[in-house]
Amino acid sequence: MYIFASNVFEKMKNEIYRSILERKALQKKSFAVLIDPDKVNDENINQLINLSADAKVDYFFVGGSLVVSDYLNQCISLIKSKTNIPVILFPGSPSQISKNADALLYLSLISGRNPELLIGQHVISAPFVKQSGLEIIPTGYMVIDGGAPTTVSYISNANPLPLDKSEIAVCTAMAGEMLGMKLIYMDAGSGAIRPISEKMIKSVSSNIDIPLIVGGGITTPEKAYLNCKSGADVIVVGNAIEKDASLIKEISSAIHSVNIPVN
Ligand code: 1GP
Repeated sequence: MYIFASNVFEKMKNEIYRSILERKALQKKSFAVLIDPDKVNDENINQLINLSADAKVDYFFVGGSLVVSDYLNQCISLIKSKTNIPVILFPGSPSQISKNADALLYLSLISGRNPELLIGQHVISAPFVKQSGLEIIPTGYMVIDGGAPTTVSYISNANPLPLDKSEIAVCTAMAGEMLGMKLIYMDAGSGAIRPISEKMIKSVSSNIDIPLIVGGGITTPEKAYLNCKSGADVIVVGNAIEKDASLIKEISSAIHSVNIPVN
């Protein structure tokens, strides 16, 4: 039996989600750099943090489908000690919770039919998540077929949504929004061969009011730009940056250039 002190509820915050909503209202596109704690160390994370701060990255997402190292807490503390960029957990499992972060994407895999990832793991971890005091952002997570089996599709044991079935994506996102999700995250999976099409992004974004996050297989500033033009509010890039950190600046400029109204 878990009993919560009232200050646990008081600690629940809304700042990060409010910032995402405000940016959307102002038609400002956001860039989230994804950091997988398994793929960074004290040396390269400093470079990523510095480049991200210089490039005015909007958010850090931290997490991975499979985090096998114990670097999560340390990695977040390091980010927090060096920059004010908000850190949002993007957990592949309930074990990837750190009180050092600012918020948690509370993911329900609404594109799949695996009850464990729709609600099962949430039930088991609910007391722990609530006690963390983190800002919790309920997120409808949709995995789209990226042309290759990715870690997320294997681990989730759920079929990804077919990449050419925009109508299914639209209905899934609409259902997520009506169920009360605060964000929709469409993900082709880390290192996807085919990132999500602009057609699908356009269809989904024009049918929901909540912010839309898009990630998976985005490797160029051009693709990030086109995704934003199609209606994505937040672009997430991980893999490409791990290979070439100089892309942070280029992709950030491309995404933020969408903010400038063309006369
Ligand atoms: C994966 O959306 C993220 O869950 C980012 O994908 O690593 O391919 O950029 P990439």
